[in-house]
Amino acid sequence: IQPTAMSLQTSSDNSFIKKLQSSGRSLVVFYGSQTGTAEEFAGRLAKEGVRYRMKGMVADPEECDMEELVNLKSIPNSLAVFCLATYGEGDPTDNAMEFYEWLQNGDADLTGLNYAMFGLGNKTYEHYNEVAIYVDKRLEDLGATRVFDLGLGDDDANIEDDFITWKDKFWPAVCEHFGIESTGEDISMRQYRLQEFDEIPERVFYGEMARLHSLKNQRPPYDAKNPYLSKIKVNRELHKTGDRSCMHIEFDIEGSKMRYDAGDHLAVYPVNNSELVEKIGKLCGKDLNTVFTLINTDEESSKKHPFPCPCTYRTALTHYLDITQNPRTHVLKELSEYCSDPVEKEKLKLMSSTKPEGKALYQKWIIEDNRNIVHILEDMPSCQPALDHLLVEYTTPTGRLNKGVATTWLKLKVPKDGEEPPTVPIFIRKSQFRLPTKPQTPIIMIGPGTGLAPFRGFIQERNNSKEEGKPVGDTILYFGCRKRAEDFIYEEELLEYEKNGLLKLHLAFSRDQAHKVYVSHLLEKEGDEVWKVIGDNNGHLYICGDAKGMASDVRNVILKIIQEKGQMTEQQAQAYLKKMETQKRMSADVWS
Ligand code: 2AM
Repeated sequence: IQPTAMSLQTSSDNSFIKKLQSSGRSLVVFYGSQTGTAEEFAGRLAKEGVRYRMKGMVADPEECDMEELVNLKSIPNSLAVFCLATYGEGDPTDNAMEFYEWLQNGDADLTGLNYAMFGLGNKTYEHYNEVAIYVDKRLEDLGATRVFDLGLGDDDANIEDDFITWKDKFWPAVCEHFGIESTGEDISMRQYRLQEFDEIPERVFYGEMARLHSLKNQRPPYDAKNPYLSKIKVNRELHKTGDRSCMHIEFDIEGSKMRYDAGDHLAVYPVNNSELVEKIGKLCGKDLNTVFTLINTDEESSKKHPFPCPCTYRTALTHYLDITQNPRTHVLKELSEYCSDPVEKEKLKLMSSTKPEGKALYQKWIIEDNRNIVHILEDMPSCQPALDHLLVEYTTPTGRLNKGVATTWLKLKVPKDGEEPPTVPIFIRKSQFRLPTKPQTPIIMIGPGTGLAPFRGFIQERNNSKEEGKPVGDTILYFGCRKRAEDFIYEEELLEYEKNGLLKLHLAFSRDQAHKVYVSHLLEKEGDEVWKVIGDNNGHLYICGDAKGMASDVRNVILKIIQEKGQMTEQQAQAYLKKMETQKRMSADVWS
């Protein structure tokens, strides 16, 4: 059997207590991470522990026997820290799901367990940081001791800032709790050892996520670690005029044995712009064809490499790293070490500090001016980092999806007559967003802009049922865009569904007249119709699109309708909507 990166990266031993004991550690940092930010934060906390005589270890709850938390107190002065992200409708990340359910359903006695919690969320979502808030409270209820106040990070503002501000107070509180003094040492935060190869080794990764050659020798089942190379059948622009773009792309999954249900998400692994990649090589003075590997110096860690290794520098920069994001402050701190010009050095140091002027400069020079790593290296010519160092600091383990990267890259993937269609690595993420099982059940879909996406699938499904002669209930769509002649996407087909009697359409064109018209305004006028569906006929309601303005405005209108038409108090209306959510009669798929 050929060894795979996955099997190298997982360990069969789930006892984190044994690992802590055998390596003389007392700090364990668990993460609930989907895109890698929580994992990165956890890594930073675990590494910093040494400074406070608390050797730390990062742990993935999915790979640990979490019931052992009951016994962590057997290690003197031990501490469990949690960095937990909240997703979607207040859900934990996939890797924290089992732990979350264990906490919810169990009644373990956690007396003597010392813990602290940092949550990662986004304020534009209704369920802001619910997972961290719940787990923090639940651990206390089960008898554990909170060593420092719950920290909450808001990804809509500046989550890096929230984290370092929390961390700055967290460590003194830990020292006080355990009666320890900081060693004051500035420890090396590097966790991976570099090995370069003179000759190309037998096993080299070329962009696979786990199994070697998995992109060439495709084998189901396909998932995030084993994406399917899907042919692109159609790639066209949906906007009729204007300089904005919205793409319609059809992926061929026939024969892949993947299951896609209307409402599911399709994930794409994009590839970084090659010019940007080559620039980094030049700026760091490195031959990008060199094959290298990065090996975790911590032998206890379940993660041997930060990404599939060995590979060339070019592969790492092209497939495994997000080189377009704004670097976080710890990256700037590491970069400052490589500046020969004292002015540039100081500037980087200042930005990575928690001083108010440093934070302000970071906000301006990095976030607002939107500098990525290439911009920084170009604007600070004296900074010449070792490329391998940069790679480690820049890792985004599960590949954060950067909108700009993906769309720019997908734009080029256009099938041409007489040529093999372009292919793209994809996988499917299951969603909670589902049509009612019975087609008779009436539905209201609210999806302005690209929020229309899942509803196009819903409408197609209901149309199928209709054509099969099944009775189909009211199918009502609220769609909004700027101008009818510009970004009314799928106009012809929506109007056709309306004509054949399947679809009831409510259209809000916000910029076709002097005053704004939004879907929320239309809903306000249609209180009777809304209540008929969700109140009288047990129908379903769906919201998809922008989380910030639209989703919360729509929610408020719906609450008002429930209150008025259902003759309820505000509290009763809130409870009614909550109940609709638990019954899966009301779902939202929103983003910011
Ligand atoms: P605007 O850009 O003209 O303000 C899709 O993005 C459509 O949603 C656009 O027509 C946009 O209008 C509109 N939109 C913006 N904010 C909204 C809100 N709070 N509620 C509903 N629609 C909104």
